[in-house]
Amino acid sequence: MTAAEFVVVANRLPVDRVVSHDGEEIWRTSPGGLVAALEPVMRSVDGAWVGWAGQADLELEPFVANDLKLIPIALSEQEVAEYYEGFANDTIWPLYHDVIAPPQYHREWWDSYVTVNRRFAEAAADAVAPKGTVWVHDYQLQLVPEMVRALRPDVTIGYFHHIPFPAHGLYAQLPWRDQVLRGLLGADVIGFQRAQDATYFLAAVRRRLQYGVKGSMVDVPAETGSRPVLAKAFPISIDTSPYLELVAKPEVRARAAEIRQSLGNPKRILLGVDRLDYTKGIRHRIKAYGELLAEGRLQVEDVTLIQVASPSRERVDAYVHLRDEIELSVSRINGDTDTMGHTAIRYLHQGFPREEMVALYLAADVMLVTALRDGMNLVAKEYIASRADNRGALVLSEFTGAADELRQAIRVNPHDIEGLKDAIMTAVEMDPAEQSRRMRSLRKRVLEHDVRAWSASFLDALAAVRSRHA
Ligand code: GDG
Repeated sequence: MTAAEFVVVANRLPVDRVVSHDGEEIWRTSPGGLVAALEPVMRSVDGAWVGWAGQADLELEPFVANDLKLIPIALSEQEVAEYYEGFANDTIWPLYHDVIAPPQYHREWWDSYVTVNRRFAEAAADAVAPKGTVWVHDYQLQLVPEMVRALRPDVTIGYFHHIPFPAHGLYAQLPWRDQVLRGLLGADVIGFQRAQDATYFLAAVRRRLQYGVKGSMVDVPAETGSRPVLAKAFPISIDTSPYLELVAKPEVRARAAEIRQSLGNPKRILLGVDRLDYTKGIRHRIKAYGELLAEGRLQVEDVTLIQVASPSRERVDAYVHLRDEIELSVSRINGDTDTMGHTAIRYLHQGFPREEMVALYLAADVMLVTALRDGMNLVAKEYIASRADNRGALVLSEFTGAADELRQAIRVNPHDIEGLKDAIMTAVEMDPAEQSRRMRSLRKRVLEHDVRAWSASFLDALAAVRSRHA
């Protein structure tokens, strides 16, 4: 494969391996926002994508799928357990989400993280053209920027952090805190979701490494004086076009009506859509809703909560426990309140095609996003993009990145169960004129700041750094 001008490095490749019933292997592009965001860039320049194919012990040569150049990274069963499920998802993920679950610190997990990050970095360094650009994504690969720079000082390096960055009091727990900061500072531009994340990162750099920090710029000591690194918020968004197209389809609208019908046509449908993850505040939401029913402020004949909890990280202990807890409370509430014709919570531990998700967004009068901590939360933006009818109300946790932008949502602190109950009642009772006033303003924001605007602003910042180097 020829060297690429622009190389994306992410834990996962943007394709899924599907084996058809006659044994034929096909690669289907996964519908994530990142692929859509980068597609125009990948097509306009010579682009390649480095990532894991999602299956252990799968050794694959670089290949092209749907016009994308893909460079697969192989991970052994043990590396999946230690680098991915271990260090990424059971150390960094809970620590960076404010220790909602206790982070596990294991030296062998760290060793595996270093080894795997080096493998990604070497693949990127091999793939990128002279003076090309490498864009690294997310917390699984925090050491890659520094490693790529050591191998290829000629290239421009960007890093985007999709999850929160914690306050120093928490970050300081990490036994490898200095190594991780140095790893990230290998980039020219480090993008975060919220201004607060960038502030916490810069404070950690100042306190731990004593590097000079001025505004959003860090002076990183280098062989020739110092190297400027920009650390700043670039809030991510969604590709709005598939949502706009789907809501215009009569069959999707008919499906939304059918969903309402099949739930006994309640007056109000509340909806939660999340990966089944302890950061998403699913338990808090269910508790608040259960209390509203128990207190008689809501009646099961009038409201139903649909909770889609798509399966996630099922081999990590904290996720196994969370699932048990949620399923216990759902069945308790349903057992206490259901009638033959009406259910309190329609709980779906399944993933659905996007068409069905949009039908659900259209069927829902109230969208509940009650995360305890969330980098951005794209579900909130997808709901807004889908409400071309300017109806519906969004209850949104102030601990999401989305809360910085979506000012017309009903803001909640999900830890405050009484406040959450009042917010749900405000949403349930909101009149159509007020819904429409708020939704128009929310839609304006999401449609103007879509994922293409996001990638363009990040890449502009990267180009500005590059031109300073030149
Ligand atoms: C991380 C950060 C940040 C979920 N279930 C189904 C399904 N989904 C889709 C949603 C949405 C995506 O998955 C989830 O994105 P979120 O942003 O809500 O959350 P994370 O997965 O935690 O993502 C987050 C994001 O990165 C981007 O930077 O916003 O803060 O944690 O698109 O729709 N999609 C389909 N079926 C499902 O059952 N089709």
